[in-house]
Amino acid sequence: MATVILVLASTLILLRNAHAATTYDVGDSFGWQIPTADPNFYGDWADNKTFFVNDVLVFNFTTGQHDVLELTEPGYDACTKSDTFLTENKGPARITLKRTGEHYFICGYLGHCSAGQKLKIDVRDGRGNTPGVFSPPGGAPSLVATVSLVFVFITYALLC
Ligand SMILES: [Cu+2]
Repeated sequence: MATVILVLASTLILLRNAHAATTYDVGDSFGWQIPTADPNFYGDWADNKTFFVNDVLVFNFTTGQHDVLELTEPGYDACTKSDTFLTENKGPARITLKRTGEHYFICGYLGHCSAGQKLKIDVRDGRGNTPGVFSPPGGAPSLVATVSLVFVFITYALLC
């Protein structure tokens, strides 16, 4: 019986951790600056990631050399600052993703955005009821794997 309780407790902990917020360093060790080789550097960086509400983006940059603006899609496409609704001037800047849908970030320094210092991401609700559950890529398959593993453990515990 003690085994069953232990397994159930582990299950709860695992399920809880499955939705824990993730912190991302934008651009990894390269940080937030003008891409040196590939103008689509930040697009490539975001491509293999799935972002959920409450995840945190850390933009690592030197204060006074770059900044981070969150703005609308037209502003992002045109690299104009006119429709900015969030400005972070101090690096590193931590931005918590508070809503689902597309998020657009650029550097507001002259010429930086058009040189590729811009990031577009899609944010999901984190409840697992998005198409990602049945069609990888994303964080969902690991949750499915975790749940499967837990069921195997419970079955084993009940049989012993
Ligand atoms: Cu910049």
